[in-house]
Amino acid sequence: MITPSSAAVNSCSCTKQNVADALADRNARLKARIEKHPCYSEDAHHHYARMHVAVAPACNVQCNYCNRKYDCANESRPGVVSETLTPAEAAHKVLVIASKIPQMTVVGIAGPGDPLANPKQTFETFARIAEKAPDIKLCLSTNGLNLPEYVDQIKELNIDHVTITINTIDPEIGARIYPWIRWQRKRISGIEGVKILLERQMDGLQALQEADILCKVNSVMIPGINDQHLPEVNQAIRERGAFLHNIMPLISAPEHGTHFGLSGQRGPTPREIKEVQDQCAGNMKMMRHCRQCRADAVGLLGEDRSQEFTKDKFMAMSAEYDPEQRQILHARIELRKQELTEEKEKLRGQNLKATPKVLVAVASKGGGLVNQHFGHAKEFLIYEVDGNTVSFVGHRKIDHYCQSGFGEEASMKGILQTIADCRAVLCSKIGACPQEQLRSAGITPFEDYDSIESVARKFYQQFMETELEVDYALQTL
Ligand code: CLF
Ligand code: SF4
Repeated sequence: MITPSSAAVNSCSCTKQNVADALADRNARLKARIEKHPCYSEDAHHHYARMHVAVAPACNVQCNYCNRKYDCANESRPGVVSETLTPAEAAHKVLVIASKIPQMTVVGIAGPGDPLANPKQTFETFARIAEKAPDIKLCLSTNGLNLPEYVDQIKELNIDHVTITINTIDPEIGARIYPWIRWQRKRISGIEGVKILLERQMDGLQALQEADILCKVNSVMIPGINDQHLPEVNQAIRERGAFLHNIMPLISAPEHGTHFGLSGQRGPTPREIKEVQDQCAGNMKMMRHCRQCRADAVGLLGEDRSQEFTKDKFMAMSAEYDPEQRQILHARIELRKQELTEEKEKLRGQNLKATPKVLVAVASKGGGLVNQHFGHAKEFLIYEVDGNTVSFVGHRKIDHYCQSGFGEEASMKGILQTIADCRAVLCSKIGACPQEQLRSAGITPFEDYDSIESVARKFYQQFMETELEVDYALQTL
């Protein structure tokens, strides 16, 4: 018999179940939208590649950290590009790369100017790619000034990922970052222009949320200008539905010819960046694996292959885009990702006691593995490890140690400075000489070839068994 009270209980548990189902369904759909995007998913960035097509030369804003005239093949920062392309050339390049690098799943337009200050080229390029290669995700990165009027077009073209660079929500701070904007055919300087820009950025963000388009916000951290203010930016974007926040360091050197470079404005240290990221991390998902790509970058994040595909080279290559082959490879990658997740779950520590946290530097060519020789690494992935977790905290660029078959002493000096706060380097191989130098600097060289999670844990176990014992012995002397 159903009594009124049991009916109430049943309807209550039914409602709870419905809510749980709806949440699970929403999470599954969200997962499907990001699982092959190397920027939106930290896991994906070990396995999937992105490429940018540089079809957007003009810009409608001047940022004090940008100089689009500067070009160098070794230079990696937004706004920098070797050659701009027409939409037809860009679409051909995408098809060529989709066959040569089948793990490439995302095409972004990120410059060298602002994609929405070049709407004709940008949208024509996306339309051509969507027609020929519908399995590739489309991604757009903008300063936000023109965003509100293009949200409908973005939605129509199924561009599911949009990044807005928002460095501040305070016009006074903005006036120190943006000297002018170009708006309705006029140049508007100072605070008046900044107010328009900031308002348009927030309106654009809100409109993206209403259109159910995933939005990431990039913020350039500029010490002494917006560093203390970034948690406020974080709160404002969270309230307007941003999916991910990417706080990245100002890149600034006199030779770049930017206002900040020439005026001696410094960028933040890795520690300063981590502190602000950690401060904001309780509130929303933070991106920590950004490589501040060039506007013509190609490959896995951290591995730029743009020089293999310069215009003269890719125009001579045929587009052998094969969706079935790509699908087979992606299914294999998904299987591998699943294995790594299961392994991670198995390895997860059961240590209820707090254990010391240490940083380790990892040499990896991708795949979520420790699989690179120390001397070949051009960057280290930095992980924080304790008895329970292995968490990715960032990456640090270095000059690789092994040059023309020999160890480069100047590089070693820089490497030791860059990873001075790390307790170990995890790599697949390392020579006797750099081993010695690392040890003298208090950094353990740790050779292995396995998943990052598993090698980090093996190192940590050894660290707890040996190094802490040594520390203890020293303390009791
Ligand atoms: Fe390119 Fe940007 Fe799309 Fe990624 S990059 S347009 S979201 S496909 Fe990625 Fe490069 Fe960082 Fe950008 S690592 S700079 S966040
Ligand atoms: Fe450079 Fe982008 Fe700023 Fe334009 S919006 S000046 S391209 S960094």
